[in-house]
Amino acid sequence: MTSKPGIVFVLGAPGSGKGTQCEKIVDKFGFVHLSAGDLLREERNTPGSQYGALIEGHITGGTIVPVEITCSLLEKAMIKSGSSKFLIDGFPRNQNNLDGWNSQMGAKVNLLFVLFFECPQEVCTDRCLQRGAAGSGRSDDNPESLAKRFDTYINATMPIVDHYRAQDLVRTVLANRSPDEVFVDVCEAFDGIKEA
Ligand code: UP5
Ligand code: MG
Repeated sequence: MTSKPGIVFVLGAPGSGKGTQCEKIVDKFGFVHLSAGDLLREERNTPGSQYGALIEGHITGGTIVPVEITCSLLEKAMIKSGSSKFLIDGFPRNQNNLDGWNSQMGAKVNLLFVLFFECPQEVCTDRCLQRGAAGSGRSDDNPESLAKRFDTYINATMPIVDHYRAQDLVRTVLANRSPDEVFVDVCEAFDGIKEA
């Protein structure tokens, strides 16, 4: 019998640095990085996808795609990679995500912990606006979408962080510092996880 893959959920506000830090974790600890947002954008861009318009509506509106779509993209990517350890970045973001994941994937994986990036809203917003101004091409790096993304983050995602906090599964890192400084604390959060 093979053991279940270990996963780390990576949560934090839009622009808190989830993707940036995940790349560093991949290099040091050999996890495979799966960004739910990236997978959704890829699906949206796939010609003929039946979900393209629906996904784009949620992304620009800062709301959350139904879990069946996101969860199946994540599971497909996990199977395709064949790895035994995954960073799941930007998911689960609401109760629907959490319930759907638990019923489809809960028994198939081993949740190691939740890495949570804490960062003030103004800092996160500035980062995303700068990224947009530098030509990110992301349809949600604009003030209107960012306000909605934050609204969803506070009202729908923070309760999920609190849910895991109550189970003592959350490791919090202050993200309002340089990427390298943040990564020092990220490494501490991965204490006990073997380096790649
Ligand atoms: N940057 C990063 N770290 C920095 C630092 N320490 N100091 C200074 N600058 C720093 O970073 C953002 C920007 O800041 C970059 O320019 C970076 O260089 C700089 P990044 O690492 O990309 O931050 P991240 O937290 O990943 O920000 P992102 O914008 O990706 O966060 P979101 O959570 O908003 O985006 P995501 O792609 O996860 O989701 C987008 C949308 O998809 C959601 O709003 C939702 O509509 C949909 N979605 C779902 O519906 N379901 C899901 O499960 C997931 C997404
Ligand atoms: Mg990201």
